Amino acid sequence: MENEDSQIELTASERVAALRKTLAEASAKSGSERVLILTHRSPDPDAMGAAVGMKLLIEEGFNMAATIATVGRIHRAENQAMVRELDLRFSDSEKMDHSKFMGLVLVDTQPSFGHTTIPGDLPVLAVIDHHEPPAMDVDADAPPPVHLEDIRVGVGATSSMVYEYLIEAGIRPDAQAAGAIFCGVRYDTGDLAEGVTDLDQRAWFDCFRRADQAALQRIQRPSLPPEYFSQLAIALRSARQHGHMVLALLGEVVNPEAVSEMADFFVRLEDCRWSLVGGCYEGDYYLSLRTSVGESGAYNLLGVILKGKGSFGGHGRIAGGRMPLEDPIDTSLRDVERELRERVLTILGRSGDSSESNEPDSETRLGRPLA
Ligand SMILES: [Mn+2]
Repeated sequence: MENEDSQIELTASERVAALRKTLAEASAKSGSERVLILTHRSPDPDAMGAAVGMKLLIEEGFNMAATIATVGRIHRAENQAMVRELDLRFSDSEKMDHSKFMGLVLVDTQPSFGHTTIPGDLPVLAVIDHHEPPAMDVDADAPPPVHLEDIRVGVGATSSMVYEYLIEAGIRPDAQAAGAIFCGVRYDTGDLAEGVTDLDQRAWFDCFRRADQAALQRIQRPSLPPEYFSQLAIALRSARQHGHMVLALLGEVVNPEAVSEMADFFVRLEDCRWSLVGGCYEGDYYLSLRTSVGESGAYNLLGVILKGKGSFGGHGRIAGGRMPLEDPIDTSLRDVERELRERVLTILGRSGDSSESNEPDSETRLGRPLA
């Protein structure tokens, strides 16, 4: 614990010095000049912004080489547009030779998170993140040791933290890095609406100024594939309003990010304080929870809902989780969704945040359909 406390008190320039030293030592030890930057599966804008900024820092600031690798496809149209418009290049972590790297720098995630795959034999040199560290699970394998940890739960976006490293190292983000960092801060803080520090504000304003604003507009409102609209129709039919919560359990989904996309959509319903959306993709059940502006505690609430099953993460108003389905056939999926619905309604009833009673009859259990 003492170590963690002293980490928090480091100044920005001490953090840059510590990272520089850690990478230099790893380079001397391994004989490699190349760092592998990794983030969580199917990276979101903050993960991509932090990774792009970190690559610039390592290359321009530390005179080393860096490669960004990802796992899993990027499905969401806005995130695909970000990759296209900013011309971002990522390697596929599952198809690359890891042996030429001195080690890993993890951004916007932590080694023990379920949606993060650490290549077996690479040392984890640094972890830069703003998510709640997970509660220690005694049954789980111990996560690999980390040389340098910078975890600041109060910061709105990991991209803002990486921005601070860049500025402190004397590097001004170019249009590409500024655009990526801006998208990260925009996405994770809702354009500075919540969970914001001075640092997030500096990163947002400075990177907005340095980015290509026309590209940012195309990223925010990309054209959408037909599947988006068919998924939306299904979500509208399955969504139910229970007091201040919108609950939509979608069965099989076209892609795992449809779940978070629909959670973002439903939380905009008047008087909605929470939206919870679930869906099954390739044998896993995905859940996304959103709270309205002014609410928080998404991470804690999703933890209670999942009750120790699967893995989850989040911060402020955003949380997501994934649990493997034992037998991903229709009946089992229906059972999972029925059980989830019952549990969520029980939790809502207990917390007194719903108009439902503790034991809703079958009529109220269905909730009010949205469409
Ligand atoms: Mn983030």
